[in-house]
Amino acid sequence: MVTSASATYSSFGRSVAADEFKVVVLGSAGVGKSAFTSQFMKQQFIEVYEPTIEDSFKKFCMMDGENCMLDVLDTAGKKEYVGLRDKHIANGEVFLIIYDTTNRTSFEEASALYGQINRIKQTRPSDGYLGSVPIVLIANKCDASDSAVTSDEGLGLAREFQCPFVEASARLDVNVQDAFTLLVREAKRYRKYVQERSARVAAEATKEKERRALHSRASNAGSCCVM
Ligand SMILES: Nc1nc2c(ncn2[C@@H]2O[C@H](COP(=O)(O)OP(=O)(O)OP(=O)(O)O)[C@@H](O)[C@H]2O)c(=O)[nH]1
Ligand SMILES: [Mg+2]
Repeated sequence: MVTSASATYSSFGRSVAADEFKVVVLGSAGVGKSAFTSQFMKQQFIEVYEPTIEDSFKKFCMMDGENCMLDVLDTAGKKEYVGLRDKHIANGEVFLIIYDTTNRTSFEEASALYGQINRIKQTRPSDGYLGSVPIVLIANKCDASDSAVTSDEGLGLAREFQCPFVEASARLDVNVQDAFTLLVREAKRYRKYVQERSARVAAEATKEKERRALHSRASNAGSCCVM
């Protein structure tokens, strides 16, 4: 299942200069962050589990008909290596939160990661969906038969996060590419929101400056002495 809470993004079939997106892959230990990243980057599945400390990759790709450069940081999930997580989140722009469908604890820990992102990015709930940090929630290992989290639970969590939800398998290469496509759409939606908000703030500041100038001219004229 791949669902998107975002409005449809249209590229109008144009191809423009490459745009870079800093992606951070988050999730508990062993959920498949490295396997998912490797499947996207190199079309290779990692069978043997080796805990990551941190790894980064770059990939030039075409998403929705537009060029982009994805700078992907595969982070650590193991408790002893997560010390740099705050820094990684602060430096990141868009986030994949991955849980393992066979591991209920990893699903529960996804909420803590969401909270951590919002704390560091200082998101205001009043900004609503348009102002929410770009995130895609991934339920990985959907090929496994011993699922411990239902699709509805995953979907419910994505609604809470106001983000797209993807059921995926890094092993079988199911919905891996789609997850990154949704992530770039979310990133573009958020960039547009930030641009529009900055333009609004600048316009209000200009208006306020003009109002003050007018007020000061009026009071100067009032204190003028005509001989
Ligand atoms: N069945 C199944 N196994 C998977 C899938 N993705 C990853 N795995 C396996 O899960 C184990 C852990 O995968 P990793 O990608 O190393 O997990 P990780 O999240 O990077 O772990 P840390 O680096 O310690 O945080 C490996 O043995 C993978 O082969 C999947 O989609 N299906
Ligand atoms: Mg890893």
